[in-house]
Parts: sequence; structure tokens; C-alpha cells
Amino acid sequence: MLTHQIQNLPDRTRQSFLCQRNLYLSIPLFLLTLLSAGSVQATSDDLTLWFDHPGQNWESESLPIGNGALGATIQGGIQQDIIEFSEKTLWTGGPGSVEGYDFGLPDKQAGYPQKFREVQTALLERRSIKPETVAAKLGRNHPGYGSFQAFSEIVLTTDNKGLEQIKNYRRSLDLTSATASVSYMLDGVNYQRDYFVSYPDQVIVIKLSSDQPGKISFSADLRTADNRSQQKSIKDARITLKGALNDNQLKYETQMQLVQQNGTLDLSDDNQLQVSQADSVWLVVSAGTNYANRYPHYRGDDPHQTVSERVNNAVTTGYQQLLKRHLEDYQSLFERVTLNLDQQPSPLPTDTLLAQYRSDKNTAATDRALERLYFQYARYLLISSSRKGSLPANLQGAWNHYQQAPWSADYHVNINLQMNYWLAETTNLSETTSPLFDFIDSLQSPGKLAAQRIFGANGWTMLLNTNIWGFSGLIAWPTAFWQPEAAAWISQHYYQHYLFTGDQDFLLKRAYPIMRGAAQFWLDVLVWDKQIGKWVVAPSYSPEHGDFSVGAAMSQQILLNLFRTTLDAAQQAGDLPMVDKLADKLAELDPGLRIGSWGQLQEWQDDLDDQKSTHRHISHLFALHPSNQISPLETPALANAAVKTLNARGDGGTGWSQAWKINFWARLFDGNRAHKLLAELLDHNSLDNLWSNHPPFQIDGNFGSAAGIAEMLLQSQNHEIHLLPALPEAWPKGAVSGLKARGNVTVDITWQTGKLVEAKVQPMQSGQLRVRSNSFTQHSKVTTEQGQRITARLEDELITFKAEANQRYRITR
Ligand code: FUC
Repeated sequence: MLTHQIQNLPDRTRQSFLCQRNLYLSIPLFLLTLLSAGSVQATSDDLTLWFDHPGQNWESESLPIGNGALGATIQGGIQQDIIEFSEKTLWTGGPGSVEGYDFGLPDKQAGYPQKFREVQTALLERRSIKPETVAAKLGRNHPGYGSFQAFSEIVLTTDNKGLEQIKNYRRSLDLTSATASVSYMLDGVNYQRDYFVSYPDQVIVIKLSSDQPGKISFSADLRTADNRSQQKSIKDARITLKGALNDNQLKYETQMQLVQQNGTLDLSDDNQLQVSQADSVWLVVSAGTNYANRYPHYRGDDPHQTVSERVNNAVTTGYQQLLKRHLEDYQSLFERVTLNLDQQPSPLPTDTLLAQYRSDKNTAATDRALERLYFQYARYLLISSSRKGSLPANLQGAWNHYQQAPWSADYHVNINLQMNYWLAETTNLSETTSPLFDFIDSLQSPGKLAAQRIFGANGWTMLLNTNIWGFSGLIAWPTAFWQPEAAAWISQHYYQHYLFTGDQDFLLKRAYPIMRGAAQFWLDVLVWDKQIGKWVVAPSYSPEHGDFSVGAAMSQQILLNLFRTTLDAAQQAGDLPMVDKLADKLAELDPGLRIGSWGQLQEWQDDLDDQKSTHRHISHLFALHPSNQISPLETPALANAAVKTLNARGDGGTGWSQAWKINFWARLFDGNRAHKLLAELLDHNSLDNLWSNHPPFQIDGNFGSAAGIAEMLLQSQNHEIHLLPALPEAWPKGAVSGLKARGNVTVDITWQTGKLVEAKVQPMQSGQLRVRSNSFTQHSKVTTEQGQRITARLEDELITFKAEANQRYRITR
């Protein structure tokens, strides 16, 4: 439809129409008719990342598109456009790996429970042991761990010479439509390429077009890495590339079908599809493996049938319909949250905009445009890397360039996987948690073995890291390998999902079994510390910092959180024996909340904190965020101690570390400091494509910082909805809509001169609502949307009223 319209337009209009095409894709389809009839003036929006040159560097210049399972990166080369893509299930390692694979689990003969108890006893006496000593005893080699793999490259080669000859080059990613585009002019012809990855149709779609007939000539090929067997075949304009990884014989297959309008199609000498003088061409690509997330073999059906069907269906569906279905699906998620920071859209490419942000050359309003873009980009990235039916977002989301990715692009569970999902509920993308829960469910079998073989305990656990092969055991890295609290922590995500959605069925059927298993493990493993007369974790290791000790703060805080929430779930499930056990332990569990000699929150049971340490991990503030045992409103002394700790650690750190700090300062209601951390992150740990940088590229910084921005605008962890708890002076005026508070409440907020103007809250369940704002005055009131006044009590910045499900209430200052 679009192409047809373009071709009927006069030259100049046609050109600007092509430039605005991105914009068209960003607009709901029902509006397209209006727009094309010329009755609505399209204005440019700034939710676009763009470059004025092709990408050279995968890490810093890729524009990523994806559908949860598939992730592709757009570099937009002129002479050669190489679209790299990954599919989450293509991994080396695991069962069948040439290195051997044992899930990281020692066998019974290795006597690990005994070794574990020996370390425990020694620690209870000596209180501190060097990580290397513990690792020498409990660490293990972990052969066959594997790595996430780059899947394949779609290679489009033209005989255009390169950048010098072209004009108006633009490579962009429109977050409102999840489509990337490349456009340029060569010899008076405007060329356009569009790219998207469809979730409903599970394919990558690429379209090449121009504003003159017969101008599309190129060759198309599929290439893959050399660590696998390869069979390539071509039939009826379709390339099939398949084989198996050398390491583990995991089968892979990808198919690419080319559909062209006019022109000719040949097979080139080097076995590529050769298109000449077509009017337009679109390509559809599907990929899969015979992976299945089923312990212990992790193999399912040969991918051939699924991959073929997806390509066949997409071809039958047609380009316009694929695009329409993609937009409907994506926008139904993305459009739920809007953020306005009174920003000034910038005409600059994103890399320049970022550079000017760093050198203070932008106006404040333009800086806000970048900050808003960064927030929505994270939501975009989560939708693009975490959808039902595939695996969760890994350290690189869904994107990969390597055969051996940094940290295997795996699932680190001492902080990283958790923070990937902090924004899911608050920014109204609850559905994106589905792959996380499926994944954690699938870790139950190996997780139970980990509990038995390493600890001699019931329940389930895992340690620092896991892969797609059910790795639940040990590695040997002294300062990181010991993190058995991981399962307790990740199971809190199930409980949070219940709190945000109010879905009791989910709580009882899915959350509770996982939480119960995690709690069961700790009921067996906790040990009585005579020195303080409490139940403690030992050996305990505060993430990646210091020595092994007894009851480090984070260990205890996670367990406090686990036992409290599991107790609630057990009560709701009517599991009385479990209620009793948890209540008993809770009564004498050390909560891990101590204030030390320089006023800091102690990282360890003993007051050991080094005031000069700027270590990136600040896990002992777990109780402040993501948990809720510390709050300036309820526990001011502990909150002050957290401030001391954070000031000592400073505002530096890696990408994800700064993202943590945004959340911490937001929870401490210090909007200016949270904003400073956001600025630091953009200044020092963001790549030109706004991917977060550890370094290397690690997506947790994107996700974690967006979660922090949401926390600056809305919090709900303490049985009340807190409006604008940490609004920075840099954002004096703005509006946010569609954020979620616990209790399944949708919240819209408008503010001006740093003060709330009004909020709209819509609970999905009936009950009392407690809403806090420091802008409330004695004139503040609650009405229905129709203006009917609601009886409400106002005291101490808190409005309380009885709300009906689905009703939207307006609260004004
Ligand atoms: C944790 C962090 C590292 C890195 C790794 C993937 O171990 O301490 O900095 O983020 O995960």
C-alpha cells in the first residue's frame, strides 16, 4: 500500500514521504488513512535512535531489533549490508558437549555436603576465610558450560560503491514501531530498506525499495560461523542453511525466502540469490534449533518443519499484513507507558546527541529528550528480548556477535538476571516475565540436585550463574562462585508478579511451589550462630567483595525477604506445617541490618566496612532496593546508614552498578542524586547505540536504569502508592502515564514546577488505596473521572480512600 502510494506522488513529495516513512510505521494503522489523505500534519517524534553513517562496530553501533527468540542487528552498509542475527537457543556446551557436562554438580562420592559442613564449622569458629581457600575446597571446573552463539548473517551485496557517492544517508530505529530503516540517495534515486522482527509470525522481515522502478539489484546470501557443519541449498528463491554445532551436535536451521516485484532472479556463480532490476524485494528469514528446555537432554524436534512453516506462512501472509500484525502486537505493549519530560526533540543523530550530552552542549530540554529516549529504549529492548515461548533476556538480551561471548552471554544470578526484570512490572510489561518464570521452573530438577549433592539439603538452589542447559552447580572463581541465595532471590520475582498483578492463581499454582522449594532449602541449610544467638547463612559471601564470613548482610536480607513472602504465600495456600516452620525460623533469623562505626550500613556481620572502598557491588543495600526493609519513612536510621554507604562508595562504577545506584537514590527519595547517576551512566557507560556498557556491552544497565527512572516517578513497595518520590530538579515539568503500582493499579501523573498537578489511579481490584505525595495540600481531593467527589482522608501527605475495581480516580493537588 505504502509503496504504491509513494510511486504516485510527485518527486519532491515522494522524497519527503520516504524520509517520513519511519514515522508512518510508528503510527497506529487506523491513523494511516487519515495521514495519507493529508488531513493530519505528521510531526517528528524523538523516540528514534539514528545514525548518519553505517555501523562499523557491532557493540557500539548496532541497532537491535528482536522478538524475544530472535535478535538481529542493523548496520546498514551500502555496498554490503550484513544483518547478524541470533536465536536464543543456539548454544555450545551442555549434554553432548565434547568437553563433557555435569550441570556443575559433583557426584555423591565427592562428598560435598561434608565439605560444605566443614567450611561452615570452620567459619563459625574463625568468622572469616579467604575466598581462595573456600574455592580451593568447594570450587569446581565446569566443562561444557558453553556460550550463546551468533546464529547467522544475512548478507546483502550491491555494486554501489560506498558512502562517498551517496547522499542523505540515515540509519534509524523507531521505538514506536520496532522497525529499523536505512535510507539514502544515489544517482538521484532514493533507496530504502526496512527491517523488523515479528513476534506473531516469528520471522525477520527485510524490505528493499526505491522511488523509481527497476532499481533494486543485489545478491543475497546466508552465512554462518565456522564452529558448525554447514549444508546450504537453494530452491525457488529460498536459501536453506543447516547443520550442527561441532561442540554438542545441536542442530540448527535457517531459511531465507526472497519475494520480488518485477526484475529477474538468478543464481550467482558463488551460489547466492542474484536480483536484478526489481521494483522492490522483501526477504523473510526464520531460524531454529532442536533445543528444548527439558532436563536432562535438552533436545526436541528437528527445527526443519517449524522453520519451513514459518517462512511459508509469512510468504503467504504478505509484507503488509506481516507489518500490520507486528505493529499491533508490539504497540499493544509499548504504548502502555508514555513519558514526557518537557523535552525538546533533537535533529541530531543519536551518537552526536550523546556526545553533546557529555560535553554539556545540549540545552537542558534536549538532554531530557535523550533521557526519555533512554528510558523508552529499555522498554523496547525488553519487549524485543523477552517474549513468551522463548528464553529470558540474557546478559546481551537477545543479541550476539560471538562464538564465545563475554561471560558466555549467560544468566548470572547474583545480580544480573534479576535486574534485567526490575522494570518489567513497574513499566507495565508484565507479560515479558513469562520466559523468566518458564526458565526458572525448568531449573527445578537440576536445582534440586544442587541442593542434595552440594549441601545435602531438600528444596532447590543454584549459585552464581546458569546457562540454557540447566547448570545449577559450582564454578571455581573465588570472588564470585558462591551465591546459593540466588534461588531465594529469583523466586521473589514470582511473588512480585503476584503483588503487581494480584493474580492469586499464579501465586498458588506457580509462585508458591518455587518459593516453597527455595525456602525449604534454607530451612535445612541455615545454621545457629551461638555468637549472636540467631539463624544465619554460612558460608556467606557478599557479592564479589571481601572474605567469606558468617551471615553477610545480603544473605540475611534475602532470606528475611524469602521467609516473609513465603509465609504469606503458605498462609494463602493453607500450608500450615510450612507456616509454622517459617514463622519459627523468622522469629530468630538475623535480618542483616546493622549500623556500623562510621554510620554505614554494614556489609558484614562484623563491622569491617572500608570507608575507602568504591566496589561496584553494593548488595548489602538489597533491603533498600529491590526489597523494602529499609525506607526513609519507616526506618529512617537505616535509611541514613544507606546514605552513608552510598556516599562512601561514590557515583562511579560499571554500567549496571550505576543503574543500581539510581534505584537506591530513588528509594531514598533523592531525585537529584538519582538523576546525577543517570547522567553518569549516559556520560561514562553508554555506547553510541545507547546499549549499556560494563564494559563490555551488558544489557542489565539499560534495564536497571529504566527501572530506576520508574522508581523516581512512582513507588509502591510499602502498601502505598507514592507519587513522584524522587523527582529531580532537572525534570521540573512532565507527565507519565501507564506505570504500574503493586495491587495492579495503573497510574498517570502530571507535574509542573516540580510539584504534582494531578494523578489518575485505576486499580484493577477494589479496596482501600493509600496515595502519598509531598505536593498534597489541604485542598487536595479525589474525584471520579466524571468529577464526582470521593470521600478521602488526608493526613501527613497521605490520601486514603475506598476505590472500586476498574474505576479511574483523579487526585489533584
Ligand atoms: C557479575 C558482576 C560482573 C559482571 C558479571 C556478568 O559477576 O560482578 O561485574 O557483571 O556479573
